[in-house]
Amino acid sequence: MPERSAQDPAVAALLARARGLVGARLEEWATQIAPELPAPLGDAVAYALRSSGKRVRPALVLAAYQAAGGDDPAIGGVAAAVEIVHTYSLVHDDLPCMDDDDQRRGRPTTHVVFGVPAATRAGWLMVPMAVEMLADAARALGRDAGTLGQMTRVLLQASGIAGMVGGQWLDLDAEGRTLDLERLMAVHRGKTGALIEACCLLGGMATGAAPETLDALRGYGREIGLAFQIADDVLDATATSEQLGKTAGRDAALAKSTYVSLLGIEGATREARRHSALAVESLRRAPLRAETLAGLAGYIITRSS
Ligand code: GRG
Repeated sequence: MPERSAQDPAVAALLARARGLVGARLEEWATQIAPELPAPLGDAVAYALRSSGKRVRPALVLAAYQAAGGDDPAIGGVAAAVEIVHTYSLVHDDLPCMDDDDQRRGRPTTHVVFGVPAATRAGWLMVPMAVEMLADAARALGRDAGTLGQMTRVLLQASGIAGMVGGQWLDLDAEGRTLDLERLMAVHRGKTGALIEACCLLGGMATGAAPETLDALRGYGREIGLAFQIADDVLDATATSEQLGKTAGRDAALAKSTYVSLLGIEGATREARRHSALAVESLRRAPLRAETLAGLAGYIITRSS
């Protein structure tokens, strides 16, 4: 299948659909929860939920779900659950004790507006919120309690020490040191790849797909998750803060090892393409409607933000 670009209309339509499905759910929660929490916690949660990212993870959930034959809009709840976990991770990633940044998604970061204690607590609150959202969606999609349990496990494992938290931990630990490519790959697969892999798996699980289908989606997610973070490394070195909606050049400022610091821009771009192609190849392992996922694989490595 030929590689697709960031301008692919099918990908643009998918991202718009994901934005719609997820945006409505996040807004509902922001409206409900803010008044129920003490100030400034409620406002901090609502501020984070109302920030507008690209919604790549929801689009992956949606595309994997459709590729496995699903067509119920209730999948939006699964997509929103992953986006909530991702949003919490951005709030915490920007804290002074982590990457210490003051811009995200084109606005001041949550702790800059509401203070570190409120931003920290808001992040913690968002994880159980995501699980509740996932449980409601799995029920609405007609999945049984066993599948709901497995889906919850997939989301939480990807978010925990074997995934996002573990990868971030290694990443913070490595600041100012040079990692070899193998170690850097482990950081990237944990910090970013695990949640992206979970998106693809959850989209398939939401249809009750067969093990070979889940295996193909997992393989796609594993490779495209790594490609996503390599492309992020390249963008951090080549795009502007305006394009990214966050401070560009942060990796170099924090003396982080990245694919760019190890391989240069060209080498890193080549690796992103290679992993994106491997992702698409993995889709051949099962009878999937693979077009949209293939389109997203192209978008993920050619995007400009
Ligand atoms: C307790 C050590 C410890 C960690 C807590 C904070 C955290 C968990 C993990 C951070 C994970 C993280 C922020 C990884 C970077 C992932 C990434 C590439 C984010 C940018 O994603 P985009 O480009 O952003 O999809 P938008 O804004 O478009 O959603």
